[in-house]
Amino acid sequence: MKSSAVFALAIAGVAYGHTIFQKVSVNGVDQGQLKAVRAPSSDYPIENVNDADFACNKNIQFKDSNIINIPAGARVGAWWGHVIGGAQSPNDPDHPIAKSHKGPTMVYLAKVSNAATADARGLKWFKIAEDGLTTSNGQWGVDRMINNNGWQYFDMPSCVAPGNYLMRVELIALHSAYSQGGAQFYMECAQINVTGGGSSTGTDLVSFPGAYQANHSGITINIYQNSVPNNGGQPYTIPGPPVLRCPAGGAPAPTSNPTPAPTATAAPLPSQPAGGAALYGQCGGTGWTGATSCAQGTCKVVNDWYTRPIQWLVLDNPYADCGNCDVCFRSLRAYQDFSNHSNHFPTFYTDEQRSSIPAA
Ligand SMILES: [Cu+2]
Repeated sequence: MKSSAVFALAIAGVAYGHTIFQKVSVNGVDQGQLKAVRAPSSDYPIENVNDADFACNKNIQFKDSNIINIPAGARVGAWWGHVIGGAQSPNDPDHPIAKSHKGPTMVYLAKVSNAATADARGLKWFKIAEDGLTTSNGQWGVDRMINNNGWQYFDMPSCVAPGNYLMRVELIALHSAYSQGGAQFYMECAQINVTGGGSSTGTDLVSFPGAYQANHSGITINIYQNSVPNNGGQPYTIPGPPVLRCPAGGAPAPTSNPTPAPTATAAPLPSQPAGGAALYGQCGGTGWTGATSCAQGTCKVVNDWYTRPIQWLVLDNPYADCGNCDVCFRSLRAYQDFSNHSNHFPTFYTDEQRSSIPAA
């Protein structure tokens, strides 16, 4: 159970299970690593929905002048890897992304005159695909991407007009989204040219930043019920505009009065209600100027666990992960074994499971 590599990770305290979109496939044909994809070398997420580089990410280190041809109606794949190139180490458990990073996947397009040179800021985007939570089995878009070895598949709508676009592929990790600002947004953009198709350059156009609100019910949300990350079996509302709908036959999509996508009824989690921070909300930490008391539960320092590795700890909330901040906890309900800590999302056991495993 304790390899030296795992032990080293545990001592280091935190290794991150982030991800980067870095490769495209078209009708099953792999277009090549980093070809026509604008990518940073960092796999860190953006957590501020108002970040100026929310469209296509920041500190872009990889960018070529290729443009990938994608026929309208094609089956397209977007490949995610833990770091540039894929796995960070042999049998990397966080490749293509840490399994804790449950959430939706999405794809947007923005019409540009030249995809190789277009500035990612200031564009108008429309959504062409999304994959959220299947309530019947608790599977998220991210789970399906992991099950496809990092490939997120979608169809290029048949009615998209030919021409150049930036294709924005996005994934939201919701494991820490129970307090506002905790959702992790991962995105990169590919340079594409749509061939064939219809005459639609999109409906329900949005800007990035601007399209998402931090308190949206799909962005500030506690997806855990009884320690299971299935949103309690309730529908999950994917943020952003509705997906472009093409009429049968590939004709242009209607541009007036589009039918809005059905919206779920989950209410946003208030981050700072009167009388203290909300359950799982922030209640302290470096630089924190908000509430320091809790409306429910008690205020405790999350980072405590990282200072005492390789031992059993009783945790109040197994999903809290906010670095140095303090969080309102409700109850004692899980155990963490740092000797088996392979990413920043620890392994949890019930009392019964724990009793069958020798303590480190
Ligand atoms: Cu991560």
